[in-house]
Order: sequence, then C-alpha cells, then structure tokens
Amino acid sequence: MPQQTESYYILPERSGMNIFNEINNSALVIVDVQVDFCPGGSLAVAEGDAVVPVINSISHLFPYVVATRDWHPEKHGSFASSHPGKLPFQEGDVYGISQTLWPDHCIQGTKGAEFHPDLNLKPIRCILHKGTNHRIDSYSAFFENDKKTPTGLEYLLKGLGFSTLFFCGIATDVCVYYSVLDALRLGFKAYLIEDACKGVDLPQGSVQKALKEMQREGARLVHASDLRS
Ligand code: VGL
Ligand code: ZN
Repeated sequence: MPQQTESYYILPERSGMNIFNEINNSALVIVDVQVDFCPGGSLAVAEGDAVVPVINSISHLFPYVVATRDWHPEKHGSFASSHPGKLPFQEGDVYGISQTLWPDHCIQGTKGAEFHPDLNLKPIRCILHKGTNHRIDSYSAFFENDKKTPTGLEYLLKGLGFSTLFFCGIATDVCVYYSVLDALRLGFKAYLIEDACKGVDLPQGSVQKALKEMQREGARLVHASDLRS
C-alpha cells in the first residue's frame, strides 16, 4: 500500500458532494409551520410564512420527513391569559418552570393550530404533537420543558436508523433552537437550514444569538439552495 499523504483525504463535510449523500441518509424535521405563527396568526412571527416555499422546495429530497405541531389544550399553562395580571411576552411561572408567557396560540383543533395551508404535506410521514400537557410547555421536539419528559421523537428517528437530521421551521429562536440543541445532546448530527426558518426575535437579536449558540454546540448551517442539485 503506498502511503497516502494527508492531502489525499478530504474531510467529508468539506467536499461539495457530501451534502447530497447526507440528505439521502437524513430525516428532515419541520418545526411548527402553523397558521398561528404566520402573519395574521395569534403569535405571528414576522414573515413566518416565507419558510413555506423554501421548505416545499426541499422536503421531497429527504427519505423521511417529520413535522411537529404545537398543540395546546385551551387555557394552557404557557398562555398569559392563564396567569391573572400577566401580559403576553412577560416572564411567568408555569407550574415551577419560568418561561415567557405567550398569547393564546395553536389550540388543538382550531384553525390557528393547522399547518400553513400552502405547506406541502405529501412528503410528511409523521406528525408529532407537542405541548399537549396543560402543566408543561414543550419547545423542543424531543423533550418537554422539564428537559426530561420525552416526546418519543428520539426513539422514532433512532429506531428508523437516522443519525443525521436537518431542521427548519418556526421559530428559529424558540422551538427550532431547543430542538436542535436537544438533537445534538442526543448524539444526532444536526443541520439547520437557515433560510427555511424564521424567528420571534424577542428580545431583538435573539435569532442571531440562537444561530451562534446552535453552531457553537455543533450544528451546521446550510441554505436550501445548497441541498438542491
Ligand atoms: C413556539 C412560542 C410558544 C414555537 C411555540 O413554535 O417556536 N414559540 N410556543
Ligand atoms: Zn406554544
């Protein structure tokens, strides 16, 4: 065997081909692309609906697609309206966990909880509902906000043999952020499709902060155009 010099080796992630190989063995996780998180919705994220055509342009490329929906019962503990004297976007205490309190949103079975009407549902194999327990919120697609009650998504994706995940959806700095961090913590390789996400950005700058933090923890940022050959 002739000895190979270092330059013969190209790190997979530095080779242009690799991302396409990655997709073939990866699952796409679409986070909370729902009416209430889009303009006109009760917890509207600026340009939230802009993620829809971007996601539609890539979702069919993946062998497996799971979409989450925030799916709260009425009077959910995360709603400011459940806390007398509190206003939306103030900090509050949800049965012992402090978090932002939100306007009522994504109530099970309502129009606002539906997927954005233009989201292509055909490639979606599994829909995961989260935030269904009145007493605890669930930002991450993997765990409720106690950081230990699983949603089952880890077992689904690992059980199917996926070790690499791509993330997109709403909100970059809330549910996408916590999902990506948990994915990394669970040992998945995680890509964030930056232009297929939109954030709440409250306080201002939190989207940039979240992007930095996800990268610092090992997430790789890509754009949808990187995935289309
Ligand atoms: C979300 C706030 C409250 C999200 C869900 O999907 O990012 N944000 N509930
Ligand atoms: Zn919610």
